[in-house]
Amino acid sequence: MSDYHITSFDDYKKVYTKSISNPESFWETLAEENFLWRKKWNKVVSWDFSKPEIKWFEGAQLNITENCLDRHLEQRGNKTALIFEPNNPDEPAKHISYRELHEQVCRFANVLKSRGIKKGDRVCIYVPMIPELAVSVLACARIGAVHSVVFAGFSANALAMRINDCDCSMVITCDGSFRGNKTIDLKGIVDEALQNCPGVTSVLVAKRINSDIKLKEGRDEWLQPLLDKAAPVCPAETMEAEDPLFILYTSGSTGKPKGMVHTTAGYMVYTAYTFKNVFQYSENDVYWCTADIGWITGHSYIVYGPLANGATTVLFEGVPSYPDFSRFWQIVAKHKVNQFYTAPTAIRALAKQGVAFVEGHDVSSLKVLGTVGEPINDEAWHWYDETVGKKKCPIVDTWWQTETGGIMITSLPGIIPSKPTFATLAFPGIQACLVNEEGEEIKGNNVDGRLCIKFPWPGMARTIWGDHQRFKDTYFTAFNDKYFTGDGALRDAIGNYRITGRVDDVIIVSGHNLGTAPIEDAINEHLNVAESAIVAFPHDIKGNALYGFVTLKESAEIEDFEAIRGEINQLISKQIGAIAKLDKIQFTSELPKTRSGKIMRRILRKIACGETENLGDTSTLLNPEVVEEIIQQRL
Ligand code: 7RM
Repeated sequence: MSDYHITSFDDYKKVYTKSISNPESFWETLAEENFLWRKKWNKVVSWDFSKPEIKWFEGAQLNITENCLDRHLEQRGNKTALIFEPNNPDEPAKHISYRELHEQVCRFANVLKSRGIKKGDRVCIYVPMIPELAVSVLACARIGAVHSVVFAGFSANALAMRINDCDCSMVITCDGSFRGNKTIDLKGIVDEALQNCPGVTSVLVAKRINSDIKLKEGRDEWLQPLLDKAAPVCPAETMEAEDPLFILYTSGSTGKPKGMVHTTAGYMVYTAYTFKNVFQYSENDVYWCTADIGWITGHSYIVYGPLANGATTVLFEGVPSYPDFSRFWQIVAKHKVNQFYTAPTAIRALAKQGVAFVEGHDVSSLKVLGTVGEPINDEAWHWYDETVGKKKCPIVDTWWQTETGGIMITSLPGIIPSKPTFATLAFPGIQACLVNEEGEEIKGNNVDGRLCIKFPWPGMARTIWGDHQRFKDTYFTAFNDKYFTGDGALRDAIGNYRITGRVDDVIIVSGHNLGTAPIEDAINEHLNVAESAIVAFPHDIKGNALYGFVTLKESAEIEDFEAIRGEINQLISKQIGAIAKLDKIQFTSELPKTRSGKIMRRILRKIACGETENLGDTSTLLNPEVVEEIIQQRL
């Protein structure tokens, strides 16, 4: 074996031990043997969490696009780098080879330069899931411009805030986008946003839907003619290891979104290394992550991680429900996908529709299934395992964050056994621990607490753009000398981690920090339940009581809702204890979610507490209409 490719549980144990006992030499060897450097580092890592200041591979020089593209040309020039699967299944897929992708990135980089973009400038990318999105990300990296991708489902206000916060001078966008049976006027949204963004002087517009849009004289240009004229070669800019690679905004429950800053060398090493092992990618595999590149999952595991490994990665423009709920499985069959990575929200949405949409599609190419974004409940886990994986595909439940850059706690297919609802063990280099409210580490097994990381890892964010103090306050102040994740977790008898949810959402029942996940898990066991969210609300006698919001499956034909309420509480009593029974159970058509599919419990908590007027920041809410419904039907 090499440390770069872990192939057995024994390997994992050896590599993990080495990565903890001597992190410097561990990461040094990995970096040296598996990447292309223009100049080697002087120091592998230097860190001070009290400032916080974290530096990896200081003194090294490189360009990440040479690692993702140029170095593959000789061996893999004709290998498919990107498979583009359009929203409309009748439109042919596109296979883009490493050589073609390299040329497209070079042309695009030359266009950026011709419009005055240089190293260190911030460029906002507001493009749907089409090849131009990946190409524009890489073109920025080619010349050292810092990309800030904004998910192309965000509103004009959300876009303007993100453009202004990091002073982007350029926006790359599209005439419009296809999403299911809808088209979205992206350029119109950009125009509206730019009324409040005086710093933007240049807008490049890709053509996708051929809509009749207006270009603003002196500011907007069609992209394609510029690409056609640009030279097909562009030397890669020399980047320092700690030069920023990108900014990506992530929102918490309070305050404005945080522009997480990721730097070049550490992020590259970490995403490439985790990709290889978590998905056990081998040379001829086809890998598909269904996330949008507008989220960290897309940055790390559609673009950088796969391309750094010379992989074939699928880029899907559409949604799981169009033309019907079998779309994912049609795509798996069509491209013979080997590794499939999605979110619990998608799995639950598909499971809600029943098994018929999976049956009849040849998904036998699948080898590994992955999930990310939320705790996956037991029901959804087994549905994924049985209906999609036919019990033959290991499931990797990968826990990580925008802030961590890459996967942190996960099983490894065929190597670290999976356990339903558990992310399982820390990846090499990751010193995970649990701490109590006083900040003391909780040792031993069968314990729960707040999840922290004790030592830096190469992929971690280095700051929040323009607000280093907030970076320190949010992640490094609560617990001395540790990175605080904001999540609660428990460790089972053999050291497996289960993430129980955000600590802000945590529910304390008789002094036990149960987290939202285990209670919801019990509810979701009910045959008719598709998904659920629970929150606490004040209670005269008990102090706090539990309020459950429950969505039922499509197939459920319910006459007696009271009976279901009773059955749900029985399940909770059985799994957790009578103490965790719900006082109120409201059935809703959907749960409020963020645009990346996470349940927004914060909003449900306010509704349960009767604060229906001021729900806080709802700009990242996917389905505002359901909030109205839930308020109307509040119990
Ligand atoms: C990659 C991503 C981060 C938060 C994180 C958790 C939750 C993510 C899992 C999970 C349980 C998982 N980045 N989370 N993965 N919870 N099991 N496998 O999602 O910045 O958007 O969100 O998501 O609460 O802190 S993120």
